[in-house]
Amino acid sequence: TWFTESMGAGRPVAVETRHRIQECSQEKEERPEPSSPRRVSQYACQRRTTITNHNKIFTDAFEVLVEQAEFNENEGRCLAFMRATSVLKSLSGAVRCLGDLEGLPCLGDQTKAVMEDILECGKSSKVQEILSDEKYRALKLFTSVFGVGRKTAEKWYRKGHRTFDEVHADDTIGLNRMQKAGFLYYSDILKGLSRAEADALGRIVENTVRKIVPDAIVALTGGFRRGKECGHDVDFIITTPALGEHEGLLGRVVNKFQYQGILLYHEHQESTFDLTKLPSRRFEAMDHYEKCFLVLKLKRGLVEMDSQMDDAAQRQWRAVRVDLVVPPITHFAFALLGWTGSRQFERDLRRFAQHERKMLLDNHALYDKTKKVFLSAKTEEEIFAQLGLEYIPPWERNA
Ligand code: DCT
Ligand code: MG
Repeated sequence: TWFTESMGAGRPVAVETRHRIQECSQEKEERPEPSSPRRVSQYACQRRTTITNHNKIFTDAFEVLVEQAEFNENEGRCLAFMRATSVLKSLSGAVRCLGDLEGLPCLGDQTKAVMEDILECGKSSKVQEILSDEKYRALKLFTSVFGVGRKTAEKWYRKGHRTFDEVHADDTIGLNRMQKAGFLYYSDILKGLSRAEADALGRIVENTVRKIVPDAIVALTGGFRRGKECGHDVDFIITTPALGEHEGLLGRVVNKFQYQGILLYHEHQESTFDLTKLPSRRFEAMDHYEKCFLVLKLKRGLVEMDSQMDDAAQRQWRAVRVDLVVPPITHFAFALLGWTGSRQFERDLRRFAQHERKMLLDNHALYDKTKKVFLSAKTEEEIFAQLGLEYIPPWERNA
C-alpha cells in the first residue's frame, strides 16, 4: 500500500516525526530554511525541480488526494493539491514544521491540514480513509490497465465490479483493442521501464527510423529526458530535417517493427495539425501531431544490466509501452517542450504565458494575443526567451 511503501514501519516513523517537530521549534534560529520562501514562484516554470524530492512523505499523500479529486471530477481540489505537490517537490530540503511553509505559494488551509496531520502522526487520516475506500480502490485498479480511463473505470464500478475477474466475467462489457492489449500485457506494462530499457528502445527506434530516412531526428522526451530512472512508458519525437519528409514515415516505422516481430500493439493517429489554429487553452486536450501508441516486445540481451528481465526468466522478452510523436521540423521545439513535461510544468508554462504575457502556448505554437502574431522558435531556449522566462533545462522540469 501507499503507507507502507512511503513510510516504512508506521509507528517508529510517527515517533521520530514528533521528535522532529520539537527539534524544529527549538532550533529554528540555527537551522537553514528548506528554501528561501520569498523567491518561490507560484508558477512551476519559474522553479527548478530536479528528480530529488525531499518531501515525498507529503507529496505521496497529496498524490492520493489528487487522484481522488480526479475520480470525483473535482477540478478545483485536484488543481490545488497538484500545485501544492509541485511546490513541495521544488524545495531543497524537507519540511519539518508548518513554519517552514511560510511565504510559500499554493499551500492553502486544506493542504496545510494534511501536512500537519503527517507531521504529528506520521500519516494523514484523510489519506488513509481514501486508501481503504472501496470506490477509490476499484477505480485505481481499473485505471491501471492501459486503455482504461476514468469514465470506463466508473462504468465498471457502477455495474458492481471490483476486480478484473468480475469485469472479465461480464458478457455485457466489450473491451476495445487497446484494453485487450492492456489486459494481455498487464503486469509487464504495470512494471514500467528502467533507464537502461529506455536506452535500448532508443537504439531500436533510431535504427529503424534511420533505415528509412538516414538523417531523421529521433529525440527522447518525457520523463526519461528529465532524468527519471524509471517511467510508465518511453516517449520519442521523430522528425526529418527536410520539411515534408516526415509524412508517411511513422507508418513505415511501424511496418518495420511488425516485420522485426516486435510489434505487439499499435494505435496510429493521423495528423489533424492546422497551422492557422490558435493554441488550445485546455492542457488535457491531446495535441494534433501524427502519433502512435505502441506496445513493443523488448528482447532479452538488448538491455544493459537486464535486472527487470530476471524475474521473467522463462521468457525471452517483455512488453513495454512506447509513444512516438511526429511533428513537422518547423514545430519540433514546441513538440519537444510539450512532451518533455512534467505535466505540472506544462500546465504552468501555459498559465504563465496566458496570465503574465497575454500569450497562448500549446504543443504546437506560441501566439501573442496583443500583437496577434505567431512567434516561431527553433529551440526550447527560444521559446523560453519569447516568454521572457529564464531557461530551465529538462532535468529541472520535474515539477
Ligand atoms: N503530454 C502531452 N499530451 C498528451 C500526453 C502527454 O502534452 N496527450 C506531455 C505531458 C508530459 C509528457 O507529454 C509525457 O507524458 P507521460 O509519458 O504521460 O509522462 P512522463 O512525464 O513521461 O512520465 P511517465 O511516462 O514516467 O509516467
Ligand atoms: Mg512518459
